[in-house]
Amino acid sequence: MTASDTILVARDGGLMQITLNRPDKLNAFNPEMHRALRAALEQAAQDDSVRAVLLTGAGRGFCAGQDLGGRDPRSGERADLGETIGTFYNPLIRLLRGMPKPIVCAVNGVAAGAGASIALACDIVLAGHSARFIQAFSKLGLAPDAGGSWSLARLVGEARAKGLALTAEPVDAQTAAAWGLIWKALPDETLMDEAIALAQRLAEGPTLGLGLTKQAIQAAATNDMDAQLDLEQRFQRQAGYSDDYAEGVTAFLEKRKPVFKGR
Ligand code: T3D
Repeated sequence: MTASDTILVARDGGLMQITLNRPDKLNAFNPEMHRALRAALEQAAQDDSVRAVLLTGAGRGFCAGQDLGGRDPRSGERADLGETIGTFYNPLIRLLRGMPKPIVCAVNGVAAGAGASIALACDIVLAGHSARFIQAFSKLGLAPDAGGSWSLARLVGEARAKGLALTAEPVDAQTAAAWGLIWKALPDETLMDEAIALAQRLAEGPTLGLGLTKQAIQAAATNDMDAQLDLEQRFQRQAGYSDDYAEGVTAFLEKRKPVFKGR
């Protein structure tokens, strides 16, 4: 389904599963993988038949961030990292956060550097017990990127965010869940089944309402209460005119399960 084998894309009903696929490099990002992932996510955003996305990694890792093979200073060159951030990582994070449908991330192993930031930009993060989240940047002399400093500070607070980012100490999945960095830690053996079941459930949900829910919670990070009340009024008006709301209420009154169409 894609022109590049650096990611795998599979469709099952309303669910699009995207798998980062450079397992011998722990799914580290090179430009080809960036372009392929962006194309798949843009398709997911634009295609109304896609109602949820599941992002995961092939092999034993989720993603080790930037491919450092292309960053060898011994070549005598120093890359403009701001260029990569502007060209690839920032648009990627904006795509994930702006996607008008839920994104589940199944962290199947290590998530390091920008790989951790990308996981944290997804809406619901599940991690296998063997997964670790590593703010690897400080080991290289870099600062967090791909939205990592924003997500970390908001999810776990300044003390833990600074501790993690300054030391690059790994956080295991269970600690990550206990700290509120992610939604749940699960046994490795059941991670993918549970992630698929959750993503499928969301794909059969009221897509417009779920998209507005995601946007509202994201906006709350920077809005004051007054602005958020206005936003909620706008969003509820929009949701209230949807077919899915009509179906939700009808199903409740008829004492049956709703069948949402995503509109
Ligand atoms: O444009 C820009 O450059 C700016 C953007 C920056 C964003 C960033 O993400 S900077 C941070 C980059 N990532 C890292 O610093 C993580 C580097 N990797 C590691 O520290 C370790 O590999 C891990 C802690 C993630 C996992 O360790 P371990 O022991 O489980 O695996 P390993 O043996 O180190 O790695 C397995 C293979 O993957 C290995 O290849 P080999 O020796 O079997 O041929 C290793 O070189 C490769 N690999 C892992 N991470 C990367 C990588 N290859 C290229 N780039 C990587 N980031």
